[in-house]
Amino acid sequence: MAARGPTAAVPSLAASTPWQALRKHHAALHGTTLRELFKRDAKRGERLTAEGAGLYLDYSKNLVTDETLGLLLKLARARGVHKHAEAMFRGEPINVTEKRAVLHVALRAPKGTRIEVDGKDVVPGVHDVLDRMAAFSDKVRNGEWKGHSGKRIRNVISVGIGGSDLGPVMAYEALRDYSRRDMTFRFVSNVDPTDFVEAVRDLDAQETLFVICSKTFTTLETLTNAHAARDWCLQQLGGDEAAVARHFVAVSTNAEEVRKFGIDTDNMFGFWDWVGGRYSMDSAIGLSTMLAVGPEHFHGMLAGFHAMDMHFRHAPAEKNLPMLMALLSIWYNDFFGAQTVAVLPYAQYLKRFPAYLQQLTMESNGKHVTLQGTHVDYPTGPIYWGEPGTNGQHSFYQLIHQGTRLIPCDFIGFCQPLNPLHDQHDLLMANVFAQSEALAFGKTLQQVRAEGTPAWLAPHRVCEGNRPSNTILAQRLTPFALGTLVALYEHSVFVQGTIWDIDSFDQWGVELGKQLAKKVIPQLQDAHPRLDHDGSTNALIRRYRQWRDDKGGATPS
Ligand code: G6Q
Repeated sequence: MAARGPTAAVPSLAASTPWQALRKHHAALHGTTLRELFKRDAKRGERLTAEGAGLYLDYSKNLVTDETLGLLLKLARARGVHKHAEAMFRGEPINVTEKRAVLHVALRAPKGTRIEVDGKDVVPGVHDVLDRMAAFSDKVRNGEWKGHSGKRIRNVISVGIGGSDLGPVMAYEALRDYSRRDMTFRFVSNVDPTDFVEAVRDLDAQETLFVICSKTFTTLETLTNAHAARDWCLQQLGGDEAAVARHFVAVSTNAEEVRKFGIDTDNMFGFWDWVGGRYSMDSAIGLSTMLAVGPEHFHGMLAGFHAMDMHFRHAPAEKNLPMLMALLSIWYNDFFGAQTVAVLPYAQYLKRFPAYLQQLTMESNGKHVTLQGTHVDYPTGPIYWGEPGTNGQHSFYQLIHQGTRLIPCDFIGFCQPLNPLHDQHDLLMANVFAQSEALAFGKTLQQVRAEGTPAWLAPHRVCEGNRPSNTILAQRLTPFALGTLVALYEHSVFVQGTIWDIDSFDQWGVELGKQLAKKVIPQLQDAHPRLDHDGSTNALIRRYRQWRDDKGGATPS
């Protein structure tokens, strides 16, 4: 297959032989149940599993046979997934619409690895920044870095949005057990002033450090919040501009804008245009993570990422976790018409993991044209969503068990608790196993009747089963394990995007969003704006202005 790009001819996916073979096979499989598949093969639950980088994947409860898997793997081969992955690892500009390399894998490459972009090895630069981050984190954590008035830093507020926020928030929550408990870590992203005001309301500016995270350093929300932080700080610290240098650091690729904001570029931690925002939590964007858990644990997390990178690069396709998960996702998305994937971590510390994955997966693969710019004639990226278990079981699981939609689920669990309390961890994990079992095998009418259920009620209590799921187990939620989990999904997204022949690394829709409000802002603020939108938008703006300015109060308090 030719190298990928806007001009290289890639055979149409939907018309390709492996795709057509999968279509036929899907039709032939119609009506086959997981009950039958497990009955036919006593070893299925052990056979359809794979392990890598400390993760165990059980994918036996999926609506697949050996033939399905063979055909899916053939598809991956035909679409040149391995070759394309090698192009990524070599630093080729596979983000074709932005003409950039895609090298988040370089962020966790061990010292001494060589990865070139335009003939220059980027790995030494990565380690320089990591070393500077570590030196700075140590200083803040041991109290050597003082605020303007000489007090040590006890609060860290990371300001950023999207890719410059979701990773750090998720990682902080996930690794809270490893974090400094005598320091406060908060995250401000929304331009809604509430976000900032609530984050600082009980804090002392003398003890507060702001980490302003923005790749471009031009994002409206982040710059607005950064200015609010600056004002808040200066107000509390007597207005001395020199205070900014002790209370603000920046993470960005744009030194010019950082300087304009007033942050000393000595206090700037850089990264590179080959790191996409949603792939940046292991770059300097993770500075707040390092401040929370310390350099050693941060490196532990990077080692986990790297272990999964190596697994993805070298493990055979049929035992390759990201490959298998991606192919299964395509199977449901494109052949069963499933529109979503539920991610269900049974770990309270992973409460922000689904939100993080939403960006990773949906911003990457929410695309409607191929690399050649032609409209796809197959569905691309599914909607990812989820909540930690067991909470979700008491709300939306009902629809997964008995609704009319097929929702493939990823269950994630850990075998050892971080907070052992009586037998509670066993209770938690019993729910993982029980849920995936119930989804797969359900409860038949016969079983319901045998329980003495009256005939009229019986149909309501039947669970059809055949609801597919993956179960991912790790031994313990460590920084290493977190790295492997994130990289697992990163590479799964990559495989899916490669097969769909889309650019998983641009985000033109997000860029559009960044422009849109700019026109409306003055229309909310000018005395007599000319409203030139559609009728609905004009009326909404007028109603907003009316209610905003009506101090009589239209809303009862
Ligand atoms: C990520 C997206 C987007 C981006 C934010 C913040 O892949 O591009 O979520 O991270 O819009 O951008 P800045 O880091 O430039 O402020």
